Amino acid sequence: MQVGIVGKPNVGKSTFFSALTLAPAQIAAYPFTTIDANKGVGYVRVKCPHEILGAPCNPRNSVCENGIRFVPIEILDVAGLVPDAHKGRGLGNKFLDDLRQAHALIHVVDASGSTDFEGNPVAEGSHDPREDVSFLNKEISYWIYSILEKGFDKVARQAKVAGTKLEKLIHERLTGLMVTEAQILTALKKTELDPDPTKWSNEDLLKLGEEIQSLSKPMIISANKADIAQPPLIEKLMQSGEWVIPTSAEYELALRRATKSSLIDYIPGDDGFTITTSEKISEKQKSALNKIGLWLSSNRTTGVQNCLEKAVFEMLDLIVIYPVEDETKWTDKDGNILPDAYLMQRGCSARDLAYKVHTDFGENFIRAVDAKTHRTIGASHELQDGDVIKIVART
Ligand SMILES: Nc1nc2c(ncn2[C@@H]2O[C@H](COP(=O)(O)OP(=O)(O)OP(=O)(O)O)[C@@H](O)[C@H]2O)c(=O)[nH]1
Ligand SMILES: [Mg+2]
Repeated sequence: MQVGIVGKPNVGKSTFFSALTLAPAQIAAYPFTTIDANKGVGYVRVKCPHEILGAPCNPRNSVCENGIRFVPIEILDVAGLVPDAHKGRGLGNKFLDDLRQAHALIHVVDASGSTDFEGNPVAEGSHDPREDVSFLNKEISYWIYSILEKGFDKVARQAKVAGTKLEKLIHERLTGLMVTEAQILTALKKTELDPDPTKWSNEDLLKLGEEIQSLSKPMIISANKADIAQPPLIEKLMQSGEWVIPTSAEYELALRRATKSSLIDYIPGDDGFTITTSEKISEKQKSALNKIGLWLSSNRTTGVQNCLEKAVFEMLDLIVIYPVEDETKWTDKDGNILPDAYLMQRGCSARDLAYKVHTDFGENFIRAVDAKTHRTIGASHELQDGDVIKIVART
């Protein structure tokens, strides 16, 4: 699973990315600082089931702190996108190909309205951030359209003459784009285009591109720079759509760095922090942290972690599953308790988990055991959030 960070230049995408991953990324107050994509690992929080077992866990692919399991998810930060990128403006939309693997997108918007469409600094509040939301949607739809459009005549004829299912043919065209055949079928139904695809116009294909985009690359809006934005601008953004969260990537990054340097105790997503040391901390750091603390007291959280979690748990509807080898001790073969936590699609089956652990397990699946209830479950049994599962496979 991968979440991509998108937006026009100079809005704070790399700051947001660094805050989530603490991976190095160049950050600067001018457009096109990022050219090559940055890849890193972020984490989403869930309650760790080790408390049910009554023994501390030994996470391998994740982290557990105070009963909270941090489950990994890949994060991608790409170059800024400007209007008409699909016609080659700015850096063009070649780098959009970096987003092929993304299952969801976080669209970082400068909610303070202090950058124009190209990411150049302008007077604060002089740019309406709502316009950024519509142009970015359009650019991504055009990108999908441009992939669909190449050789579509042939696809349309094949569907008409050979009777091959259109969703299957389109799915083949969009290979690697993390689009499912079911999503394409839904998009086809929603657009209500002529049943004969040889009659479709370019506008029809674009309409289909838009539907496929909203289904396969759902987008959450980070109303960023909320620390300097005028509240009415944030309000307007919030009213423009359901998935908008005010964020301060800059503050979140400062808090995570201060935590890493052991200056403060802070759990990502928390509504506050405590200063742990008074010796190492400089006056400058102290006053910066005080400023952030004050801001948090009226805004609750920086919003960065919430954005990722809303994308993962609400928009993508993922659940967390813990595979184990020993169903009574909840351990792997080396005795590690609850070593791995995987994000999986809600509705997934025991066999899906087996495939995720190892292709051989999927292919040679015999049965599975629900380690919480000790019941044997079959290949098609639907897993539930927080399940601890042992897979039994032929060896
Ligand atoms: N006040 C404030 N400034 C921010 C915030 N997030 C980022 N910035 C600043 O915005 C500027 C751009 O940040 P970047 O993270 O480089 O932006 P980007 O979107 O990755 O830019 P490109 O790679 O050029 O597209 C930097 O000066 C950041 O310090 C925020 O939440 N609040
Ligand atoms: Mg950047």
